[in-house]
Amino acid sequence: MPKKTLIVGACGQIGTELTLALRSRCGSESVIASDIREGQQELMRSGPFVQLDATDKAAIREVLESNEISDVYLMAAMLSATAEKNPATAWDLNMGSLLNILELARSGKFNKLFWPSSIAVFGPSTPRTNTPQSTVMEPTTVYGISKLAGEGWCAYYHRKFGVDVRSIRYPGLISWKAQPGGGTTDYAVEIYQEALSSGTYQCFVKEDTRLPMMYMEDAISGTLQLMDAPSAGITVRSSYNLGALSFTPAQMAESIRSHMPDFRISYAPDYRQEIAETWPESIDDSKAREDWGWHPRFGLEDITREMLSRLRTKS
Ligand code: AKB
Repeated sequence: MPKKTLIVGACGQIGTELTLALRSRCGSESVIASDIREGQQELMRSGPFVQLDATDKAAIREVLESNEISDVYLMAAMLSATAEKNPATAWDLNMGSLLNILELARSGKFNKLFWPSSIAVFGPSTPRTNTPQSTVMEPTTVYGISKLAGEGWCAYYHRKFGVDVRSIRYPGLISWKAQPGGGTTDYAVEIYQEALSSGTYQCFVKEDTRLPMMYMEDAISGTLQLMDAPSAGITVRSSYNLGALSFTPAQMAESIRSHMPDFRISYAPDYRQEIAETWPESIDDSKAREDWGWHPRFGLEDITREMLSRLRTKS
């Protein structure tokens, strides 16, 4: 029986590209996409889709049992900005879905789990530059609190029950295929979309807000690399720091202006500024590099070139 994969939350920003990458690697039929609602056409046409609520344990169990799933990627989550507006719902979704899936893993319903964490696990008391893998963690957002608690649960299920769970603390992710959904770092995608549609962008964080970022292609390769790594070499079972590069909105604007000299940016910081200020500026990812060979490929100029040309041909 060939190995099958289930992606829960397949229609989001990461889920969409992860599903497409896994399908081109392992064959369409062996990767089942699921989400609470249907996603974009390319994803829906590329292979099987099951409508699934990430918090519905019985429904997930049914899909696992009837498809002999070996690997699960649990990508469903409410991100930082939206979660601040719906704290209780965010907690229920982010924690409920993880605890259900960890229980299903413990009872042997599948073999390997990927669960995304975030730089949001860090807070204002964390060293902001080159943030270490293990350090002070006092997140101030609901999203960050849920991700930090989730990391603890992952490490616990691994230690106590031997669950093979793997995780990455994603920075802000920049991609053109699927929209980001309610994060603080969404400006790093919107800036390219607005540059092309109107030639201007009003940014909701200040010009000198420096955050860790990554191009989606790097994030997907890192995720697959971690999932491919031999279990014995994975020394972090909470979640790995993963860095690529850090920049400010002003630097992004400058990079866009090298292709579109008339592009204009203005700044109107809102509640997301406060969130951004509690997150690291840059990340020490030496553990991921040592343990499973992580190395990012895309710099800011590569990202700008790719984003502008991909978004142009998409529209
Ligand atoms: C967010 O901004 O909430 C996410 C994240 C950094 O996890 N993109």
